Amino acid sequence: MATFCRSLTLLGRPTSSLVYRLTAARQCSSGGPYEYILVDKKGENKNVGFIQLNRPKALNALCDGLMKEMGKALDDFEADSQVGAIVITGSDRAFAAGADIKEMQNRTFQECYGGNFLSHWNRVSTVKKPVIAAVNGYALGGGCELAMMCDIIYAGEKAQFGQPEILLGTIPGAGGTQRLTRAVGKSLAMEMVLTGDRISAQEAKQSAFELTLAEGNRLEKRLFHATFATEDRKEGMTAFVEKRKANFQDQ
Ligand code: CO8
Repeated sequence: MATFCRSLTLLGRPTSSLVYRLTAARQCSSGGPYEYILVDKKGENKNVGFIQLNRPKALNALCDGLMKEMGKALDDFEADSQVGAIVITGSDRAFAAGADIKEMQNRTFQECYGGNFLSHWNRVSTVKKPVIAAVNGYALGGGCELAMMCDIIYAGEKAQFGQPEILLGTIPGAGGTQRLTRAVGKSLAMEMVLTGDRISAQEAKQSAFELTLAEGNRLEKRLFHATFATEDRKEGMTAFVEKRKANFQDQ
């Protein structure tokens, strides 16, 4: 299971060489039978599983198809005895700008709750091999949550972490409220979740917390689903898609 203390240690260490390494890795990535990700094995002994999110036009927004493909790639790497560790990365501009808002826009509370919407996202945190997030650019909402599900986060100089769901009338739903608290401390985590403000890798602070996540995550998922029963959640996502400011009515 992913631990945040380890993630934290590295979250505060952006490296300029990382940007070079990411660029180099991207250049030699090969495609494979995937639409939304590039999957490869790297290193002299091909023992590093490499997954690159590949929806550049949508800033690597995490649509359902992408997350299903990632689950399949992780299953394959976990079963592959040649692979010792896995790297998940995006582009210089975006690790991932969150769950796909256009996919969520018209969902109802009943669909989310009854269908256990996005429950398969947790796969990253259950992989038995070490998973490293190599982050540059936007890591927002579900993108920030995806990075925090990994065991270690390497952040480039352009990395920006944030949980901007509040600006869409919803809340984090994939562990953000729980893992961010452990990663940067309660005060900064609450500020980020309540304002939607982003922080750079340098601003991320290390925390001493390491508590059981299961209960908090279960509660968070239900509260996330519950926001789909509100008018403001619908308005927030519709406003994003229509490229206008949301007109929230507190209902
Ligand atoms: N979903 C869908 N499309 C997106 C997303 C997204 N999250 N982010 C960006 N895009 C698309 C834009 O719509 C745009 O597409 P188009 O050109 O077709 O209009 C394209 O990517 C480029 O985006 P912008 O033009 O907006 O680029 P900017 O450089 O102006 O802005 C930002 C970049 C600041 C990243 C801006 O795109 C933004 O604010 N994006 C939304 C960020 C956000 O709110 N993320 C949170 C989403 S909600 C979430 O993640 C909940 C997770 C819950 C998981 C639950 C599991 C159970």
